[in-house]
Amino acid sequence: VEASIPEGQRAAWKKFSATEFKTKDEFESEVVKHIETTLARSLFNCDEAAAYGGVALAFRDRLVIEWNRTQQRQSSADPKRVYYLSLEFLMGRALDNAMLNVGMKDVAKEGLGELGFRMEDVISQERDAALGNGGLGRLAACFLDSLATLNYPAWGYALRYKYGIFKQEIVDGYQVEVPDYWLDFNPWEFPRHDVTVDVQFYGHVRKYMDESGKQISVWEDGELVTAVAYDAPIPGFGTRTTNNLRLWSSKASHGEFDFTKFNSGEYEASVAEQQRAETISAVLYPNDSLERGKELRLKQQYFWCAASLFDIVRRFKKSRKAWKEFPNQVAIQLNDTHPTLAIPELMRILLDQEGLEWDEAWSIVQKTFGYTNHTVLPEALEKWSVPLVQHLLPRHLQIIYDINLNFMHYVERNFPKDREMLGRVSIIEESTPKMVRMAYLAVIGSHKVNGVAELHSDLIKTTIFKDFVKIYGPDKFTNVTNGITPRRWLHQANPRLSELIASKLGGYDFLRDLTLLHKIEAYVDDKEFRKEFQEIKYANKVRLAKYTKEAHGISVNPSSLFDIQVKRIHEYKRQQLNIFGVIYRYLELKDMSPEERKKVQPRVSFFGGKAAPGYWMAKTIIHLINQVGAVVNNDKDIGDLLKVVFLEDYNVSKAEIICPASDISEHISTAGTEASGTSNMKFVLNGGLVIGTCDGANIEITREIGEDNIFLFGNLSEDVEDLRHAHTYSGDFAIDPKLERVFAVIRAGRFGDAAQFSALVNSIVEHGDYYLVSDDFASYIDTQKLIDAAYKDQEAWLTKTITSVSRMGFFSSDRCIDEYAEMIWNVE
Ligand code: KOT
Repeated sequence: VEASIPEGQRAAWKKFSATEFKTKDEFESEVVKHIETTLARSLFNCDEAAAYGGVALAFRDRLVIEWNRTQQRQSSADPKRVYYLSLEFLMGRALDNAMLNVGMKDVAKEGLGELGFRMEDVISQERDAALGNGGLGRLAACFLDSLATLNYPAWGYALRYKYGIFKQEIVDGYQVEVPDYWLDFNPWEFPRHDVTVDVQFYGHVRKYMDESGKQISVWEDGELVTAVAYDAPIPGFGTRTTNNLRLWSSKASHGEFDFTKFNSGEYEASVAEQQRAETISAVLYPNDSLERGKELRLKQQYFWCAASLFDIVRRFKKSRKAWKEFPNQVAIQLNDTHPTLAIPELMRILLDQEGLEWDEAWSIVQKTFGYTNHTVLPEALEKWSVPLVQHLLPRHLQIIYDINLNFMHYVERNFPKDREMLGRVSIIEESTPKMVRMAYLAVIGSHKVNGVAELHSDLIKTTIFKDFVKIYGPDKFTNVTNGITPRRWLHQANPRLSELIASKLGGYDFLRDLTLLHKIEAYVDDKEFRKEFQEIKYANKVRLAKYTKEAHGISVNPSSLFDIQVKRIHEYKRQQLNIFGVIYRYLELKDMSPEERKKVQPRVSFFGGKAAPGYWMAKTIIHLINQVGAVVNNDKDIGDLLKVVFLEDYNVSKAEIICPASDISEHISTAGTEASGTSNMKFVLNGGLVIGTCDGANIEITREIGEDNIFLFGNLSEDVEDLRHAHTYSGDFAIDPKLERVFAVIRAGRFGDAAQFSALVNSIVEHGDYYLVSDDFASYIDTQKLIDAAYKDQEAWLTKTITSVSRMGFFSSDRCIDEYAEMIWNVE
């Protein structure tokens, strides 16, 4: 919108231009003003929710000022921008983050106290912005924090889901899903009713020759849905840069309802169309690492890609630069294949709307996009049926076929002897129905493809993208190991540890350069430091114990070893291995004499995580964990020696309490299946140790912190294929005897009706044990014993944890972002 204030009036404007509060009194005045006016509450009608509103609005004002300035600066300097396209941003809460990133939390805390409120209570009033499933969405959120902190001009684009990931309730041990309507009161978003894009679906393509003999394609008819922008400010830490996260909301293109229909008496039809349009951005798909090919999901993807691309192109066109400059002004990163339609969409814009020739358009597209792969699991690789794409996006299907044709020619020319290769690498899978392989389209349309940890980046080159390495050479493929933002995952989640570190390093610079942590290794023998470090860990365990009591009524002793596995429930992540191990531990305890039991290291096994609503096996695992808890926690023989807790509704704000409270956390996926994992980094950074397989980022964590400081077990990824083969084809595959013992008690009904767990047990005993639970069981149990023994030596344990923290600098998402900027985006 070009509507600047005339020169003559600017002085007056500037005189009254908004300013930030600077003192405690100014803060209080802002809070009271917002509560009394914006929220229309009073002294006699102000609960913690209203106090939260007042504080959030006071900080929001500060953010908005910096946000406007940042956008203004970026508009005039017009540097190359980064656009991060992700269907998921798992942001969590914004207030604490805003206070810490812009500063002034201390002032606010004191001010709030004077107004009669406690900061923790106020912060906990906020609902999580839970627009994601797990690691992929949280990674996107960490990246936004780093991009702003490092002053990169960057925008996130996603959908404004009305419902984020469902809330999980546990009823009689079973997961029940409850909708998460999170928008009741969301002071962090700004509707931009003037920023809209009409997005087309269905219809058909008309082709004709123009006077010069050029083929013209026109996508006609179909239906239009309007995308409305909602913006959220993303403040950097200790910088004035405040970037933008733009979320698109869908509504009918003709406004509230169709007046023609309405006036002709078709009331229901006019409203139905509006509801159909709003359905597009209604709900986040709750599957993690699983694709189900639903039409609405494809509609979401295109709606979001089309609106975002239109917005990006509109911004580029303002600069009036030539099209060949586009890749010098714009870098678009595809977070997994979900935004791959952006590739044919940019082609469509350049060819059909801007009139570029194919080769020029294609060269621009390839230079613009980068693609991040997050999984090699076959069930997660996106494919869309050709008839569905044809129906919904007829012009895009033609473009995809043309991209494929050019690519096939290229392959044919360069690999004339390998006829089979064409079929293997074609974007179109020749099945019934034919399918569009989105990962291949993403590889072909991007200039760089990256995996998210070293092992994973190696694996994609030797498995799913092997042929593409031959075709394009190895340089197209690279690695950017994931990271986490130390602002949220250290400073915010564990303020006392952050303060202790700052006291030794002479300030908080380590939060902007996490490699500085190495300097605390000098204090590993410092008595005072050790004592304080240990006290902080204990206090964090007390906090989790308190939460466990309040939320679940289970008392746990904070002196026990806290063993935690929190992440999405998935067979490949092997929560079943963990709970079978817990059962085995229970059986051993039951076998012991009271004398023997006295020597045992007490332990609490915490689990947490959501199962996709349609994933029965994952839901069965949750049920088993709860059933085991019900038996073990009420067994008088056992007492504090073993407790089993399932933490309901695991989310970002709960992770902030959970991650600082572990002694051991579990990252035990079948080798070669977890692309990276990022919670492993959070736990270690907060002074916990890891039991893990040689998988994902566990390998690099080991490299950084040292083999003595991590408990690795299990088979290696290079052996997985042979083991699986042996399960099916060699006659002598036998279940591990310790695991057999566990199965025997499950079958005997010790944890309730055995029939409920038969599919889980049979997946291992009868159906080939695809995830190698039996193969790794003995090694897992032995390693847990080593952990019990190691924990007894509290001094040695403490040394391991301090050393590990000091060596975690590599895992900052700031390092990731600098790597992306340098290797992939070419931005400064
Ligand atoms: C795939 C399809 C739909 C929704 C989510 C996915 C997905 C999630 N694929 N990979 N991930 C996880 O991404 C994280 C961030 O890179 C990794 O740490 C983790 O290992 C992946 O499983």
